[in-house]
This record gives sequence, C-alpha cells and structure tokens, in this order.
Amino acid sequence: MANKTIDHAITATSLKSAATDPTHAGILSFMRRKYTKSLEGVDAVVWGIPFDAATSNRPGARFGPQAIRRASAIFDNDPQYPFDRDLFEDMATIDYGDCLLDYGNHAATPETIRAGAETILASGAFLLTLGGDHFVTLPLLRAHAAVHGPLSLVQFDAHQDTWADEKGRIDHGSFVGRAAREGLIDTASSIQLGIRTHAPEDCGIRILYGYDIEEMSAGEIAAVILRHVGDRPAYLTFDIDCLDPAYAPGTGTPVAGGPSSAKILSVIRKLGALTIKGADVVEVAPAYDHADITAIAGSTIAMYMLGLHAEQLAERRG
Ligand SMILES: [Mn+2]
Repeated sequence: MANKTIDHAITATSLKSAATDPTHAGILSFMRRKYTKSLEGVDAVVWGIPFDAATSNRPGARFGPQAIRRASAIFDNDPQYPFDRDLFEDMATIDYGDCLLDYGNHAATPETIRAGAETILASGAFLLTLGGDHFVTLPLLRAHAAVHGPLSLVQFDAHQDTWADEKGRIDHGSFVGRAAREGLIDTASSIQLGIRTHAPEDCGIRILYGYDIEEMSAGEIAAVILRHVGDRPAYLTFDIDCLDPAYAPGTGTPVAGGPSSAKILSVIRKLGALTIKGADVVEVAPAYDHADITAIAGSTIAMYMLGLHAEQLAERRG
C-alpha cells in the first residue's frame, strides 16, 4: 500500500512502496525515495556525485543529479513500465543525497568518492550513482572492485575513455584505461557500446561501434553483451552521450550518429541475466538540455537499472 503523503522524500514511513506525490509538486528525491543517510535495512541506494571538473569540453554535469531527480518525478505511483511492478514493493530503497566535494580541492575528490561508495557498499546495498562527469566512475570502480574483485565493465558511451593518463590527472576521458591498469576491470570480458570516436588504445575491450548498434536489433545487442560477460560480476556505466544528441542534447561531449533512447532502453531491459554489482548514469548536463529531454532519458535509464535489481532481488528472495 502506497504512503498517502506529499513530500514522500522526508515523510515516508517505509523505505518500500511507491510514493503518491503529484508529479508536479513535492520535495524531490530520486523517484521520491526517502532522503536519508541511514543505511540500515536498505537494499538499494541512489547517490549523486555533483562533479564536472574533469570535463574536456562543456562543463555542467555537476547539475546532473538534481536534474535526474527532478525528471524522475514522472515515475509516480503506477507500476513502472516495462517492469509491470512497483519497483519498491520489496526493495527498500533510499536517496542518499549527494557526495560532498570541495570544489577548490580536486586532488581530494577521487578518495572522497571512493570512501563514500565504500561506506554505502559496506551496508550490503546495491549502489546506483548519478553523475557527475565520467571521471566519477573510476573511484566508484575502486570501491566496487575492493568488494567483488575485477568487474566486467558494460559501458554505454560515445567515447572509449581510454586516453593515456599520468598519475594524478583527473580526466573524464581516461577512466577506462586507468581502471584497466589498476586491475579494477576484467578487460577481456568488458564491452563498450555505441562508440563513435577513436582513442589510441582499446585495452583489449570489445567494442560495438555506433554503426554496429545502428545495424543490430536490441535483442542482438543484448545477446552479445550477455555472451561476452557471462556470469561474471558486472558494473554498468551509462554515459548519456551514448544516445544520439537528438535524444540527449544536454551533455558535455555530444557525438552525432548514436542510438535512440527507445533502442537502448530495450537493450537494458534484456540484461536481467547479468550479475550487476553496481551501476551509474553520468554526463547529464542540464544547461544544454531542452524540455528535460536528457534528464528524462537519464532518469529512465536509472529507473531501468533499479528495475533490473528489483527483479533480481525478487527472484533471489523467491
Ligand atoms: Mn564517457
């Protein structure tokens, strides 16, 4: 039974069940989840990292978490399409708020993010992070790999993010190369989807380029991912610039020739057999957005990731 309240983010009496706030009103949190720092009895955590100092082109992803939360108000009390269930019926889920970063001390940022993620993961909860630019995935991978070992990275992105890097640089275009060198990801079972630029190295990671995605069906794309990753622990990272700028104009480094949100959502829907240990949605920069197109896409992708986890939890709990 849903809580009959407004401002569910602060008035909720349970971490479960859908909220009933009007879509146009009330305090915002991701899908109106309880806004709390308490990790007790929590199955899933949504966390924001408002950081964009590693962007190479247009900054603004520091406003991503707020924009995604606002857009997520469209997910009301109804069963969530296409999952046909209240995602929160049995999945205690909170909005943990944002990671507090010192905008004047970027050198401290990676460790602040890693330590925050470590605290959340220590509770045993599933972590879904809202970026922030794509640099934030590196410290997130450090925290997840410390728990699960090297992860199969499933990366939706227009860019490989494998640019060469010197120790200590904070760059949203090099996190994959760094993660590979640090042994955070199992490159042989990792895969990148929607790539439409070239970088000097592929780190041995499988790539489905933009033109591959264009010619394949959602089912074919999902089948490649499932075969490549198998039952290894996986981390899903979704750079919103994977989508064509028509579907995600509000991002820092848009690249033409990408897939539609409809096609990619169909792919994600078919990834339920993956062993997903963590996920993020990054690079939503609302200042370049129109009519919330990008924020809605980002919040829907985030909702799908929670939906997959809700299904897996339900299956585990019988
Ligand atoms: Mn990226």
